[in-house]
Amino acid sequence: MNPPLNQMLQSQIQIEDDRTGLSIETLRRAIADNLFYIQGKFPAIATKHDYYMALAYTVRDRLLHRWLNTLEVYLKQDVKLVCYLSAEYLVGPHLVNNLINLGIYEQIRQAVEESGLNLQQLINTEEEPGLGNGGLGRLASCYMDSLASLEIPAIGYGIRYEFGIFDQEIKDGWQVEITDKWLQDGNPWEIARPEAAVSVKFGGHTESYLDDQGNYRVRWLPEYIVKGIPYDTPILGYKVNTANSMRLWTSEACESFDFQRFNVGDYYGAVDRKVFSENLTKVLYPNDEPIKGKELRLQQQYFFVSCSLQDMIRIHLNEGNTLDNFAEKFAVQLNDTHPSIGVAELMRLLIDVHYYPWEKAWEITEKTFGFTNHTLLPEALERWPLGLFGHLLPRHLEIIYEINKRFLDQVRLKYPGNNEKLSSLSLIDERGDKYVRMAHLACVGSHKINGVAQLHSELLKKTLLKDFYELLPEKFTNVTNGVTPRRWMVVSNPELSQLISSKIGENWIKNLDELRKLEGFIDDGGFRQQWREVKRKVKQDLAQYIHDKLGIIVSPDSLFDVQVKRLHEYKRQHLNVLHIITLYNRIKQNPNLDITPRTFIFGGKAAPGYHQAKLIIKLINSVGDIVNHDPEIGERLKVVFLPDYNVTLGQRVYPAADLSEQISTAGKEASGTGNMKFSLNGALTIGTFDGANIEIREEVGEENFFLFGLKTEEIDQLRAQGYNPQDYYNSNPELKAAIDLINSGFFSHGDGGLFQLLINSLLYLDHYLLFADYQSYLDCQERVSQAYKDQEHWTRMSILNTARMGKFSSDRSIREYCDKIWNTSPVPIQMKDYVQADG
Ligand code: GL9
Repeated sequence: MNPPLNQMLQSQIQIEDDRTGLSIETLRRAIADNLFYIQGKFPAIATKHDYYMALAYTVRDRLLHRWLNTLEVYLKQDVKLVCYLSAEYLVGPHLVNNLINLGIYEQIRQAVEESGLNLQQLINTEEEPGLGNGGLGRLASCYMDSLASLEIPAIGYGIRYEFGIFDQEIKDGWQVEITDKWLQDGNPWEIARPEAAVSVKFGGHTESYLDDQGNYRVRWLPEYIVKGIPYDTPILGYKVNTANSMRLWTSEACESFDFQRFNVGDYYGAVDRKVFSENLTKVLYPNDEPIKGKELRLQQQYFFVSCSLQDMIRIHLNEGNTLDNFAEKFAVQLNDTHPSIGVAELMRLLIDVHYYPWEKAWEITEKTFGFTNHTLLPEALERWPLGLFGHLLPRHLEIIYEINKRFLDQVRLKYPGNNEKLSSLSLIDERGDKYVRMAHLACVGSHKINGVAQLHSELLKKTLLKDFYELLPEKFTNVTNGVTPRRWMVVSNPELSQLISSKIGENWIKNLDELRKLEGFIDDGGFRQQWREVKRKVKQDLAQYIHDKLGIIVSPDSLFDVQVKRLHEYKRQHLNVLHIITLYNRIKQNPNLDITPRTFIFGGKAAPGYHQAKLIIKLINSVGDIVNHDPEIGERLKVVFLPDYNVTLGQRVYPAADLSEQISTAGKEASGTGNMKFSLNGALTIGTFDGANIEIREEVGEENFFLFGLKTEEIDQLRAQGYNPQDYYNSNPELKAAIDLINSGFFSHGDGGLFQLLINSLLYLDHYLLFADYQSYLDCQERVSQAYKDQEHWTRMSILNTARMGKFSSDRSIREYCDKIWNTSPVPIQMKDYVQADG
């Protein structure tokens, strides 16, 4: 290895080249340099993590030109910016994604190897930022990837949680939560921008005054102020020069304010305030838990939204604009209701800070915002108790009252004398304790409202937002979710990607519809053989991982039947378990039964306070313990619960699946996105008529999709008749046997009470209609088992699933957002060499 210091002295040019050069030798030297100068280590004492950091900085150096070029073009050309406001992002590991998007994977692999290291090992040491709970946060990151790849100017605004989603361990079958310390070892991908800090006010009161011209004005005298510091992470497009930013805000104490509030000498008081301020962005809230009393959550939401809107206004004014054309230059998307306070905040900034008249401010606000709803589940509807809200954001409450007054005047005109309409549409829920309805604020303050799959958007119009739809039908639209083929195919399944590219070239990576060309190879037995070999190889890799992690031996020749997603009763992981127990019972009754061997693989986190979901995890592990160790079962059934399911683990799992479980109660899963990742990687789906499953089935063809279960209308009918789960239990011997076996304590060392809560909720309520769908699910699973026996036919179906997934690229989703909602178009980035040109 060259002595780095000598090298530095050699020539100026050499140093520049070390930061941008792509020859293997330059890359190797750059890694050695970064290990020395950034990590402060020499090889003998360097850890794997040190090498990871040295490599990460080497890659970061090579993307900075794109990033700065992009920023400069956006500023100089005063482009329209898409601002995605999301309380959650699940970015996944950066390193390998950046290597792929920069197109330098192979060079780096060689340079790393010449340094005596293994790239895969370094990639595996990266701790992913878990700044989201699940699908909604991951979708935001897929969209950031597509925005950059399509060269759309965009910023993803969010919160830099110090502790993201908890790490999950499984102890004695139970979920145990461990704090996630993703920032502990440093984050090489972000750059702090303290010079762009902003202040955010909280609490206090408002007062009115007359300005010099005699205009009525309001000012907000807060109780305290918190500083927001932005941290920027580059988001590279795939093989384009565009690198957008994800700008995440961290809260800090506002020093000047401390000195004002706390007398000299009250040192501890001042430190207290510092701790208090820094608490704001400490931890991500888990979803699936009632949130309405949690003031800190509202603080977080307001904090990041206010920071972001202030940031946009600063950028806009710096470019010499007035705010008159703000909506022509910023399209702000509300990712669910979490950032919906933005509607009131933009109004406040326009009226109180920039002195716009109400009508003009409202016109700008409504044109600026778009609102995406991501769920129909009533428990996810954000409503803030009026008292709490007014205490924290007194000025916003006044503004919301005024928005509401004007809005309800409009409603009155359309429905004279209809008080029911007024009460159901009002931004304030006054039926009992009073609440601010955030979804209503988002609806009136946005020019477009969309659901995330066709069925979901239809149900929105028929149920949750029915009255809004009747009043403002032109606002409603649909954008079906999508996933990025870069991360979910090229990064996670290089083997299949290479096979595909060897047949149809590489254009599919940017234009996923081109996967259709694979249909031309469907009759090629050699190709089908290669397809199977790839699947077999990635299954073998996952089997090895399972063995290493859990000590369970599974056969890559068995059918890998996979359900990975958050644990929730509506997602019905326990229906899957009832199938497993039924198969178990059949084998016990008939030990020679010839069944298709299956490996059932589960993964997912339960919200820490969601007991029923945690009990389902315990049930899966308990059933696994018995089934996996029963010699009579042998290799026919294996049950695996993979701990700590996250993006990184998803990248291992999706490619290895044969069967994708998408078995939510119809009408409950707004879209799903895992369903798309599985199909893209050639898994077949067993699924209900729900969310994007419907559109996936439409695309891949009904003969290549295993559909079962009741449809939404059938469920409505059944409920109207009076659904009684006991009827199913009493009349279906296999269902009864499965339930009774759990109840007997067979899976819980004789403790018949352990799963009582779960079983009783099925027997007496069964909100999610597991019993009603049980037989249909079992029959469908039998069709799956039969189909799997014909490997040639299965392979054809698998290829067709991949070939027909073009629609589910997030590139398609983003194009639709651009056309239907944002009114924005690509801005290609020309490269300019800063080091050469500017010195
Ligand atoms: C969700 C829906 O439940 C999913 O069906 C949908 O695919 C995603 C993205 O649109 O949004 N809404 C929601 O609150 N979550 C979703 O996954 N939950 C989490 O992110 C945990």
